[in-house]
Amino acid sequence: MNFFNPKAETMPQDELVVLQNAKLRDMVQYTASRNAFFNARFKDAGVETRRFRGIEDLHSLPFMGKDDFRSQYPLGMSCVDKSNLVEMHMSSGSTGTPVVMAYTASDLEQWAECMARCYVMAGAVEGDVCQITPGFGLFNGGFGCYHGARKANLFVLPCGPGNTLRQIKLAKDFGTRVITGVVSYAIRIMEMLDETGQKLPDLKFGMFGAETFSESMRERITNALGIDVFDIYGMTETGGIGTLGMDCPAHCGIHVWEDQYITEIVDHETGKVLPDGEYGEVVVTSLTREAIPVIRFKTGDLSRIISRDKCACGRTHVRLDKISGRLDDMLIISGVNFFPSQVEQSLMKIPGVLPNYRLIVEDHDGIKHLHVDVEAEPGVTGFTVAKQLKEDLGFTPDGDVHAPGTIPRAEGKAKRVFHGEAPAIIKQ
Ligand code: DLL
Repeated sequence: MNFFNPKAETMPQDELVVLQNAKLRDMVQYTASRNAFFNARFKDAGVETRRFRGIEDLHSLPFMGKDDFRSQYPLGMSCVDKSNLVEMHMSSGSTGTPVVMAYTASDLEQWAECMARCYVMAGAVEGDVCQITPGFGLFNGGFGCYHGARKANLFVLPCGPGNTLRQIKLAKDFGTRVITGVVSYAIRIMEMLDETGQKLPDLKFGMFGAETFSESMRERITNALGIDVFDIYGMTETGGIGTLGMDCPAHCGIHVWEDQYITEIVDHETGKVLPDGEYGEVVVTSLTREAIPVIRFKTGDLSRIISRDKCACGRTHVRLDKISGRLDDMLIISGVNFFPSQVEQSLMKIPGVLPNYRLIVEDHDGIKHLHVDVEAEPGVTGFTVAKQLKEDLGFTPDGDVHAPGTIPRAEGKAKRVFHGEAPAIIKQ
């Protein structure tokens, strides 16, 4: 069994709960006493922080969301003096004002610890060559992979995204064993290997995330690259990639680092906490972050708790199902509610269909229509695609099957859904 921090990762659930209780109490006091925003929030919700008992009172704490990060831009939620900050990352999303996460030295340690656990859980050992393909910059992906890889004593190739042919050459020349990236970059590498007839014999594991990751997409990547593929989760607001964990080699859910975060699943509308097994919005409370902690942060991601039992891998931390989508990405077409990941899951079942697709939501006189563009090998017809989508989604969208390499790609996270206009298909 591979553990970076065996004590923390295999801590019995009852001990984890005791630890969470103590840390949660401290965190509530800490944020209320250090920052006016948190203090006002607790007061408005009628929370008497001095009397706060711990997990049993968690439900009494108010939720926070992305809008709070935006309204407090840049450092309104920071609980430390600016002179204690050492790094920041930022995500801009589609709505303008960015979400900022700032780090103290101890926050960077915490991030590195979470990421190092992920590397070792995947099977990385000291000295392994680790190729990092998410961007190094404001996006948290590149630096998070870097901090964790250093902590796990890996040999880092800090490539960032793009220039895929060069990445393949580096992977071959240096013997890359572990690669990290956004899901669509894994697809890009697969395509390029296929086009150029190359293989990466040393590559053993891939840690991918940041985007929808259907099970069939994971299988495709696993088979094409001949590696074990892991689903890594995290976000700017919780401290970045890997902070919320990853699945283990048993691939039966994402282990959320429970000594660092409390995860709840709530009904998006009512805020009511849902029982294990039911799908709802993922809500996260950080227990150890110093500069900008989150308390009951509504992530906008949809998932469910699969199990709290000890996993076959020996880890005791709660297991979260893969993220089925973002609540704000949910589409309602012909009266059917669904997430883009369900379309992906359906498309990937069709032999010959390639992993590059996009959904265009068109408005026809106030009625929403879905148009699906997908790349496929010769021989796949629109009819086959329509039949599969009808079977899985319950309605038939319009659609076109395109030649490989003709749907424009984004650098970084893929944009799968367009409302109205979408970039033109590339002519061959
Ligand atoms: O995407 C962090 C990250 C980078 C994770 C690289 C994994 C790999 P943000 O840009 O703040 O941070 O976006 C966070 O991305 O709320 C989810 O909607 C989505 N997301 C992250 N990981 C996954 C995943 C990074 N494994 C938002 N599966 C989150 C599905 C994911 N969606």
